[in-house]
Amino acid sequence: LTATHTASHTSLPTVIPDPIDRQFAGDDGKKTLWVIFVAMTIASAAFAAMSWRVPVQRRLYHVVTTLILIIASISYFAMATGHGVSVHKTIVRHQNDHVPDTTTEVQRQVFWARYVDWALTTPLLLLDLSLLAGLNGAHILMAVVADIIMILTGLFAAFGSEGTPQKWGWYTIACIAYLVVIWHLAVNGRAQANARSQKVGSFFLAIAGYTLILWTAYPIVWGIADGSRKLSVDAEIIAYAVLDVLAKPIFGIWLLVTHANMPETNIDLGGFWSYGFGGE
Ligand code: RET
Repeated sequence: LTATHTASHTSLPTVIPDPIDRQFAGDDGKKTLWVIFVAMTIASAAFAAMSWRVPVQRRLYHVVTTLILIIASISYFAMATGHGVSVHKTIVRHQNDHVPDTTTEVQRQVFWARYVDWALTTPLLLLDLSLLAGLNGAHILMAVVADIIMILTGLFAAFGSEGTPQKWGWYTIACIAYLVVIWHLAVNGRAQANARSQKVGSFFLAIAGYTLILWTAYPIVWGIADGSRKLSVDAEIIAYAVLDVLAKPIFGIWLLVTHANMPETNIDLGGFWSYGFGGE
């Protein structure tokens, strides 16, 4: 089967009923996945090493952030070795002027390992920001639940069929959940951070603002790449790679270095974190 293009408006319907449009990763995409796997692995080791240099009482941000990088490294290993990916098939119908409708079968790789990564790492990133702001457990839980709903409905969107409300319906639900996450950070998080101290307040504003801009780029890339399929799979891999490096290791370095230099960012979780439930 060699035909990969649909009949244009002027040509006769093709004799092959379902031309197939294959959208798969090429060499650039595969290489990028390996490069980011190595980068995330090195970053995991570096963050673990950084955490040993501080007493366990002050290590919570380090533990959470190191875990984020370990999960990223594992998910990139899965994607680079060809795991964590499946081929999503959908039929696109073309209306022609003078000849019967034709269809194309679009086959596109969907890296579902990303959603497993995001379902685990975005709650941990939110936990970092929530601990910094000093949010209470109730607000942390609500933000994390909204975040998990956002990622899981995004996964459904990625496997939604063309020509049904599935794809963009799930996408809309995910975006609404994302607005709930933003609400918790921008309103509750900011108020709490300002209440802790002026220094924490302005650091939170900077790092949460950075997070907000980066995170908002994900649904935009998704819409162009996974949603509208206007971006090749390679370009999609590269776009997410850049965002992942900024949202995980760069975010982490910024948080941990500031934490080291700003005692006001310390977290007091009482006995649970450092001493055991029985008391001191
Ligand atoms: C999806 C598609 C559906 C709509 C929305 C999305 C948001 C994704 C986000 C991902 C953030 C990922 C991060 C990864 C860490 O490195 C699922 C793309 C709103 C916000 C920060």
